Amino acid sequence: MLRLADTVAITMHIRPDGDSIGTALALREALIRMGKTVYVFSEDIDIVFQNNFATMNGFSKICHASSIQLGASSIFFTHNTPYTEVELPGFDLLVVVDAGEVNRLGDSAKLIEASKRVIVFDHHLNPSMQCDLLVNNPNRASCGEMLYEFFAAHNIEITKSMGEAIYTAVSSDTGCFLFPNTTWYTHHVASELMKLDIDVASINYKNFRAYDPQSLQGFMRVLNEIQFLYGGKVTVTYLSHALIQKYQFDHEERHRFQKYATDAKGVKVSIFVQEKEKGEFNISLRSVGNINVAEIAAKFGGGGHRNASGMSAKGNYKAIIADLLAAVEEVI
Ligand SMILES: [Mn+2]
Repeated sequence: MLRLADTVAITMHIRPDGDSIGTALALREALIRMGKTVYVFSEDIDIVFQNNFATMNGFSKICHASSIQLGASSIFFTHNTPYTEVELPGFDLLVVVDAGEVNRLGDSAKLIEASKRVIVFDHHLNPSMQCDLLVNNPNRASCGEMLYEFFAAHNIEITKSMGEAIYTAVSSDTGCFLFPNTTWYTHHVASELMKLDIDVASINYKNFRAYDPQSLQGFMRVLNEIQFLYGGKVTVTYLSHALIQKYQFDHEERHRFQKYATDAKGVKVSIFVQEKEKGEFNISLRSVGNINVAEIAAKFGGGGHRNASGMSAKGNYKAIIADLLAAVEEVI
């Protein structure tokens, strides 16, 4: 299906992470090297344009999903810049990476109608999206691993820049090889990619360690408010819209709060709530060991992995947290 397509769109889940962006950009480069015209789309482009990913090849060509206008010719925008004009529906093929549900695509879902065929390339459990071809391996910790495996099986050369993107994907979804989803295969892929002489120390520093010293005051504010419940087995961390605005926390910094809340000894489940706007929240759940937070997120219309999942919620904060804690209480 890939070989037959001349024009390919690639997209990923909302609030994209290193796995989705790295996988999309490595695939983009491979397809361009095969002579295809390729566009990568993302909702939440601001997250994409944070510095962590700025060095990846093709990064500046990622288009706003909001610039897709069906039934007309569309001008796709990269980060604030008009990029190119395309007649829609205009793609032979859409490849959705790192997402298996239509509601995880945001505005990118319009690409389904704009494309003749759809491939879903995902490592989440039980993707439900309608497609012409499903490539799914929930035993792989990242889509980056799946893409490496695909390239290796088809003798597709991995350039240094593709290697950097795949390595970013692999290290992102394993929390820098610390999460329990890390397998021998994860290390195998990382080891093979390191033969391309990529600067893994710099990639991991940017993704997992670097922070803006001006954010420290804000870190202290948020960390101070981590609540330990159920004898320290559950944490709830709340990040208000006002705090996000005041300290301009980026995506990675926000995730670091959850890391602290999860890494405290004795914690089994951590709940991290970000207020998007009044009455609208993004909630991410992390668990330790066998506790399955994907099942909990699914009860509230979300999804994800056993130890890392997420959901959106609207309404009264206290009521939402009470419902969520009731579900968490059953499994701890
Ligand atoms: Mn992933």
